[in-house]
Amino acid sequence: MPQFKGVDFYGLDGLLSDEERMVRDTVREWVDDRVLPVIGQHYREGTFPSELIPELSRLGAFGSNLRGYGCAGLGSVAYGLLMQELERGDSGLRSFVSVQGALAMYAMDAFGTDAQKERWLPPMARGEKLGCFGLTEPDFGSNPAGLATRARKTSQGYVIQGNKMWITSGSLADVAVVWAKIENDPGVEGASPDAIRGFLVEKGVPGFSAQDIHGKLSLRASVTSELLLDHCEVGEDALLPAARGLKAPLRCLNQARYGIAWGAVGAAMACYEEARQYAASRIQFGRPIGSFQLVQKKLAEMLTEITKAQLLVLRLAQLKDQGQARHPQISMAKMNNVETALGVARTARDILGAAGILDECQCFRHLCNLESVKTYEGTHDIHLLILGEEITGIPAFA
Ligand code: TGC
Ligand code: FAD
Repeated sequence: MPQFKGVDFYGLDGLLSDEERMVRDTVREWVDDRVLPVIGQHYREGTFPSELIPELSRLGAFGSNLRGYGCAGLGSVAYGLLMQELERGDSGLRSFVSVQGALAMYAMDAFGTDAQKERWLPPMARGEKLGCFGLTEPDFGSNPAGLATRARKTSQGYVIQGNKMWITSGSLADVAVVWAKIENDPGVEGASPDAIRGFLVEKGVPGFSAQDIHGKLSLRASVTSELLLDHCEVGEDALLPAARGLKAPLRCLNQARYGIAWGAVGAAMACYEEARQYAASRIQFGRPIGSFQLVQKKLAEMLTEITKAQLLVLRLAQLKDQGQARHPQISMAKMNNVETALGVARTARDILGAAGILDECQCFRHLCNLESVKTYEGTHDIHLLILGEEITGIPAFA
């Protein structure tokens, strides 16, 4: 397969540092060589490519924008480019890396004790230990403030009771970051979002188990599980002490949503490039279909939307590095870029005609994946409402 050259209509490459280009090109080559040849088969069989975990670790992909503990300490642009290239391979692969780094490792780094960080972050950076992030529940998806999982303080630690649903890497993980409300914390009403705290629950702890969710038509090369916490006893040292209230998991989501905004650009690039090449080679009515005005319009609109999405994340990266990226800005990028990628994937599928429905082409796989990406980490409409609140000052959720 020829090396992917990128989609860069506005010469954004010229704005990158040598290090940023190097990170992008290294991951790009790896995705071409190691992911694209196998991902179709994994998708078909519904398996996660676990064999790639050590290679991802050698690429420095886990917690790559964190500092210390063996993490690569990348800036926001380099980190974003890494996510872009991974998702050019498959959204499931980017999800796996996002959950490990931006959700599980970030939660430990931001809210954990020194002992928790020392214990988990170095092996997680090496990919030897895997993490997951349990916020969503069967009855609380868009509205995590209402979550029903409860932790009861005991003399030795906590007893956790509840279920988490749709958890990426749930059954693969050695440690789950579980969000629960402490029901007997003096001074905090047990059902209030202020009672939400984060716990590190290890695989093998009695009362804790994970069951995979089957029948997915999207993100098939990713493990998605339900976590069951049935009288699950953990020690005092399981609590992430600095995570208090709903704001704590939402801060983790900001990190993951940021990576998704970049990742979606990668999926869109893959679909655009596939459609562009197909339009040049597919002959109908004696001419390449790319010579017809309607097909050219489609390609022109795809390229325009990708370019707008690239500009959005590049500026967002600058704001993030300056510590000025606000969460509604991250919402706009996640929402816009995933919608852009979905539109590009759908149009690519159309340009490929019947061939576009085959799993040997990339666009339908990306299209199916992006339906999940549109929903997780806050649905498209929830991000619209976050922006609506930002604009009007009036929350639509209450
Ligand atoms: P609300 O009253 O708006 O907020 C509570 C407090 O938190 C503050 N806040 C944030 N802080 C940091 N970052 C954010 N993104 C924040 N959003 C809000 C807010 O200012 C407030 O602070 P304070 O000081 O006033 O107390 O809370 P709400 O209950 O009305 O809900 C708001 C809403 C709907 C935006 C939020 O709950 C939400 O984002 N819902 C979507 C849920 C979601 O995204 N779940 C994702 C689960 S993880 C996942 O999907 C992983 S997928 C795998 C992968 O990543 O690849
Ligand atoms: P609901 O909240 O029930 O929403 C259903 C519909 O109602 C949506 O269209 C939504 O936009 C709309 N809606 C809801 N509230 C409003 C409102 N106020 N106004 C207007 N419309 C509204 N979660 C984790 O915690 N960890 C993970 O690792 C994780 N991985 C995931 C992996 C996959 C493949 C998927 C599909 C999901 C994953 N999730 C994970 C869960 C994900 O975050 C939720 O699916 C998402 O937050 C939406 O929740 P829900 O599915 O319960 O939908």
